[in-house]
Amino acid sequence: MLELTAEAFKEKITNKLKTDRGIEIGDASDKDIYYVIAAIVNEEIMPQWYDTQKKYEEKNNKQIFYLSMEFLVGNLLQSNLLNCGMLDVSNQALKELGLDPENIYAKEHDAALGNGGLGRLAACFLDSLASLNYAGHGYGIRYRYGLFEQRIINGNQVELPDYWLKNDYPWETKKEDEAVCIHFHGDVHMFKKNDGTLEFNYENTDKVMAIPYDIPIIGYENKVINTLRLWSAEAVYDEQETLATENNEFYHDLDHKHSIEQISGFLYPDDSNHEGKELRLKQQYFLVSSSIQHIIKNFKKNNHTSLRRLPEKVVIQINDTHPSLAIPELMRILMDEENFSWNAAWEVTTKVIAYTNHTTLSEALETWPKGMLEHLLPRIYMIIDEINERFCKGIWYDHEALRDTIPSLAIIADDQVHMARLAIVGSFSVNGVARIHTEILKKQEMKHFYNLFPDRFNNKTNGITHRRWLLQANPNLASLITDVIGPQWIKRPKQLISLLKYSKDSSLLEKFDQVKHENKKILANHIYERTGILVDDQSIFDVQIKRLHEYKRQLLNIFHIIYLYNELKVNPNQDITPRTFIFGAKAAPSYHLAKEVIKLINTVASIVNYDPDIRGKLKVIFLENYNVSLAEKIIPAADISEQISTASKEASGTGNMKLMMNGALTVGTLDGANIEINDLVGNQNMFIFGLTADEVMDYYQHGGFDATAIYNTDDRVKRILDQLNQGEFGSHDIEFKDIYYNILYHNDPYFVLKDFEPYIETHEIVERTYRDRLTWLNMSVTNIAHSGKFSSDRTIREYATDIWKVKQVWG
Ligand code: H53
Repeated sequence: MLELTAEAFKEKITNKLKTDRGIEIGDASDKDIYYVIAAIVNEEIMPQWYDTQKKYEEKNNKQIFYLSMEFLVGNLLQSNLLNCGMLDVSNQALKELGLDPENIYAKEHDAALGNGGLGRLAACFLDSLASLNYAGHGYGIRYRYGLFEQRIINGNQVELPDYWLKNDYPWETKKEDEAVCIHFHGDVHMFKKNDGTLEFNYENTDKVMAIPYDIPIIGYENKVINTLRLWSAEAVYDEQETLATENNEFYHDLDHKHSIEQISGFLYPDDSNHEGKELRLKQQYFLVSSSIQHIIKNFKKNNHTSLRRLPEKVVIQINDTHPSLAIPELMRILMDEENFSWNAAWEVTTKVIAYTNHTTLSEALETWPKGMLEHLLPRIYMIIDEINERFCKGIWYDHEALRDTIPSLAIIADDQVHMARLAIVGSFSVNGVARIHTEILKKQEMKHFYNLFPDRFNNKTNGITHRRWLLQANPNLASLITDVIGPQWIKRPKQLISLLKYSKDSSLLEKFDQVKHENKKILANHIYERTGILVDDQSIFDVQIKRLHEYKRQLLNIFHIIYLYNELKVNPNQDITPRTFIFGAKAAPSYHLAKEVIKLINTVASIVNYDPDIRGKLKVIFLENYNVSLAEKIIPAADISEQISTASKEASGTGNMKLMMNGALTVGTLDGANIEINDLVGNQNMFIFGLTADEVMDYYQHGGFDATAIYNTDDRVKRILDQLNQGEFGSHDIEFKDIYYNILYHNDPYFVLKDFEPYIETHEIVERTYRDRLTWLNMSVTNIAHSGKFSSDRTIREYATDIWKVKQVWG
């Protein structure tokens, strides 16, 4: 397909329009064209998909199954075209047809089956697995509604349902034949068999069908097509039987059917926050049970040997604790369906399951009320109970020194089932997602577990696919890089380091400057189209795009903006470099303070953007409905990447990597992967400020710092807080009191005031540096040069070598 010419591609488009949609090109809408290009891709890859699966079967190597409640896939047409080598030809053909490729690709509705970092990481991992030729597949849920669509109305976030399947989704194939049945509730009966062992039967369970929909995951120019399998819940529904029943029962059945379909109804919109809803627990078991049943079926089909050898052929990576019921579910199947003893089942399970931890935030750590779990999944609960018994007894007898710690290690404690504890006990690997995060797990949050199982803990610093986030999202920069260092970096992103040789070449730096400026113009246009606001493409584009959370401290950013505004009001002639502050952020619908911050940003924007005293020196833009597609537009145009979490709170971050790879300079705390970026580029190439993780943790241990003292001594801070409290930014005077109270009466739990001064000072340095064009560009190129380390290809290789022990399938 690589040889396909634009002429031939155009012909394919026109032919397919006729055969698939019955129309001529002149009558085709952008959406028609979108569908036929997707069909062209599918036609190309379907045989490769089949061949890949056949090869995997023949080779019968160990396979990786990545279980995740979230896959933030985003749009696929462009990346599919890119990976199967047709993007250039498609772009050219569309242009020759007088069409704008961007508009055509934009017709795809983002698959927003994830909230933020964790879900997008899963999607990047799938891209790297296929591109590096590993037999690795994803298992998730085909939510009928993805993450809500965000509208900003009067400055407030309003949530609308994201019915992404409204139109046909061209990438999925329903595999009805491979449906499996999941059981909830019911009674468990225990029998003693003749040989003295126990047998468990279940009765009166509620049955749910899990129907798989497969999405191809296309490797980059290697003809490898892996699978993302998404499960959809359907009722076990026998039409004949239902029709024969009385009317009442018929409606009762419909109701029942509806409640079952709810299991894959919607994605819970909480990022880094655990909401203990029963439906969410149902979703988790639904994912886990359907996936494991399928994995075992497949193993049996390809291996005529005992399931004791499962660990030779299968590794299951669980993305956070959300799929940690995989542990008791695998135990259940091995014992109750395959007649394994407890010990034999445990031996297999703990060699198959590996767990990734993504957070130490207490509000994100999952626990389920034991009564809820027992009622919904009685047999699974029994197994967890026994895992817990055996584990606690093991500590009591074998680790006398740890006896006192049992209450903090027990899987079931205080009537709650602690999922992270289950995940650690039942897996062979526990990894954090950046060096500092793993160290905090080992030394603090999970130190007793670390003492028990030191070999289990390891770090795998996150990564991002450079194919989507540089090659596809920033084609101008990608081609400039290729002009300078050749195309090898595309397959070996570490080779971006060759750019360092040129990082002082001023004529080349000019070219990088031009590319960034072009991208800024494109984004400025986009902002104008979406908001009607004109932004100055010569201003500094200062970007903070991520979920809205107190620990991510969008509040610190907006305090800085208010401070600049106040200064300019006092002295409108101040000579500052114009700035455009760009935000994108969704807040969980029930997260009141986060929504207040969105309102504050929008309110400040509505004042600053229209104040004649400011004379366009400051602009504040909140782009609504931040999602993957929007990120692809913003990131190439960013000058500054705001990564300003309270140190110790952001496990890794991945936006920091995407922005750095596109030449933005980081203003950041020493948190998450910022630290590893800093290791590579050095203090001279990023703007580090604020408390360190040790300092933050020290404050927490000693009751925090005195926020009121800062309020009383720093006039800038006092002014801002008083403005919030006195309603200067509100339509009435109670508007932002909650933010005010949270800072002064809850003692500023995320250290916004404490880090305010260093943040302001750092931004002054940013401004001075920005004026020194060559220095800035040199810093920017240095960042791009070092960003290869943060390709998810590196991360996936590390998982493959250290955890999964798998090799690339073919050379
Ligand atoms: O996971 C990212 C990290 C990021 C972390 C995030 C995350 C979620 O998106 C959701 C739940 C959770 O526990 C953690 O906050 O720091 O980069 C991928 O590892």
